Amino acid sequence: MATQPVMPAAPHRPAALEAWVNEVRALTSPARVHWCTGSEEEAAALTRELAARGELLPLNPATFPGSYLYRSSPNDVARVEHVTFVCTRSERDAGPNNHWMAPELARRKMDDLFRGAMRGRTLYVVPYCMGPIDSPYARCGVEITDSAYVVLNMRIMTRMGDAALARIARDGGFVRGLHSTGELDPERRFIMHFPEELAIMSFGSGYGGNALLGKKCHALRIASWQARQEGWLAEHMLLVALDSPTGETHYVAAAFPSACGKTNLAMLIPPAALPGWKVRTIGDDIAWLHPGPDGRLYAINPESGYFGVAPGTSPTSNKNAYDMIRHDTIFTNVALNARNEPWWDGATGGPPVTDWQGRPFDPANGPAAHPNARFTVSARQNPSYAREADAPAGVPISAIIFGGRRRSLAPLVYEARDWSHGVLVGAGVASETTAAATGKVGVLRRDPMAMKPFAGYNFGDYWHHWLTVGARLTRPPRIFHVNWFRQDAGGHFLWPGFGENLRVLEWVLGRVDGTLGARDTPIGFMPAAEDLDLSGLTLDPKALAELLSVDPAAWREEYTSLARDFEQYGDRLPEGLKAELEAVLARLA
Ligand code: GTP
Ligand code: SPV
Ligand code: MN
Repeated sequence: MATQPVMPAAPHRPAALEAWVNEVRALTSPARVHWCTGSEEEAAALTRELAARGELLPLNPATFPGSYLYRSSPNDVARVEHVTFVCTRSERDAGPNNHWMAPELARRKMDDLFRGAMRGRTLYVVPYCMGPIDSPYARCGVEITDSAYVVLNMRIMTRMGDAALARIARDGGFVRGLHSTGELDPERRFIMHFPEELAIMSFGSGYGGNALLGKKCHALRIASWQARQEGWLAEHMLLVALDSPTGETHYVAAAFPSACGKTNLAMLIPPAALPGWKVRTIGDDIAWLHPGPDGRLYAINPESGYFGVAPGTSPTSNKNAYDMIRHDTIFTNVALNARNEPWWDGATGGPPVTDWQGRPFDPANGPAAHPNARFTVSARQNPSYAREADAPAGVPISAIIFGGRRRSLAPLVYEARDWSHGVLVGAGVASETTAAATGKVGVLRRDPMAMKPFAGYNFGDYWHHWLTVGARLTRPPRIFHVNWFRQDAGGHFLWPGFGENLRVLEWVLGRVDGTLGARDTPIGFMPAAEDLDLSGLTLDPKALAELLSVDPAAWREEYTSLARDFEQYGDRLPEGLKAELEAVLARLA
């Protein structure tokens, strides 16, 4: 006789959570409340509902099974830094790197926006866990949202539902994130963070980092604040396992600004000329780093999916990603071809016929896919998924790599002299702006540690914290800087990038193992051409020379301008960082 399947009992709802949900319900007046379990059935039902309303458009079921297109409001396509605030009691704690608002004022403003905002809508309670559910480093939160699209994305991006709720009941505390799409009015759009209360309030946007509160709001802005108090780091970094031809595995973390190559590096496919290497993905956007008992730095990826940039994803640039998003993927703001397949620059299949706003494609209206079009997909679908992504203790990091998108100045790669010099290298990261945030694209701006939009507190204190964490490590990772985006006078990239970036990673690991050489330059250690494995690569010798050059006069100017930028941090700027800057300037003199 067949036995009935045993339904697991719904986990206990902590009283503090129930109370908060009731409070929000009273404020926002939703038509109904739905506690998300995270089940397949729940996701299928929400998908059906959104499809019936025309908010999710099913894609070609033969070539993109289980996949949907979502079009966000045309005024809501990227993060909005000018209306993103850190609301600490003291303005100085938020620092000159953040927009600040007094917590009482921000709270009042947001309460006014949220009052009655969910009338006629469903209030979803979304318990989630950032990190492996049984990891001591994982942290939980609850997002209350009125967007089913957000729920579906959170289910992919985090460990969402009953398991998270059970952990919240065990842990006690959780980060409170309140979100409503409101009327999608850019004038009534605010992303507020209250680090001292572990709370987030986001109104008026349904897009990515503004609305999936587990991601940038919790796992970076709030977590960086918690990390400082507790002695760890929350960073905008990818995480990879690199298996060498001789069978060793190293773990590397890399911080590049938004849309500057993290997902691509995290899923890198080795070029044929470098046989025996394997790159496995642990994370593509965020890393939480903890000093371990053995004096090394251990990392987990708090996420369980990727919210990746679609444009540029092609079988030649990133075949792993390209294959990964052929099924069960949510696409946002891509174009469509005649076969109802998603289209962007780099997609195969036919040319676009419908643009990202649903209009017949006309080049006069701009690009067919929005430059910040994205895919949301479970990490489990990644052909290069690393099992270590589920390791509760994380992985020990051998190297940290900083990088930026710079058409000039920054060489292909250089190595910091030690941890504290590495903190200066990270603090000095500058990069051209991209479509990941609203505003002008291609403008060079300082983006320390790729955290300018995401550090939840004063950068001066943040750098001090980096120096403190480093001092606790007896076996610290080595620190490097890379630039894949150097251009010639004609605007062409000097370095082929993508899979070929493994050649740089090979040198990085050679430095870690002490097997590969470098020359000493004023900005750090740099490979000579013969220190890089360039076999099978056709690279103009002039391009290579430029990629590996240091122009002392230009660097003096760079560090003089960095010194000026540092001044705004006043007495919060750590002495150790000032000393590193002076040392570089002295070497450049
Ligand atoms: P976020 O998700 O916004 O944090 O971005 P990301 O850092 O993960 O960037 P991603 O890997 O998605 O790359 C962004 C864009 O840069 C894509 O269009 C890529 O095709 C392009 N890109 C990535 N790596 C390289 C590279 O090595 N060289 C060049 N030229 N372009 C690259
Ligand atoms: C980024 O902008 O760095 C992203 C996309 O990863 S978002 O989730 O919108 O922040
Ligand atoms: Mn990112």
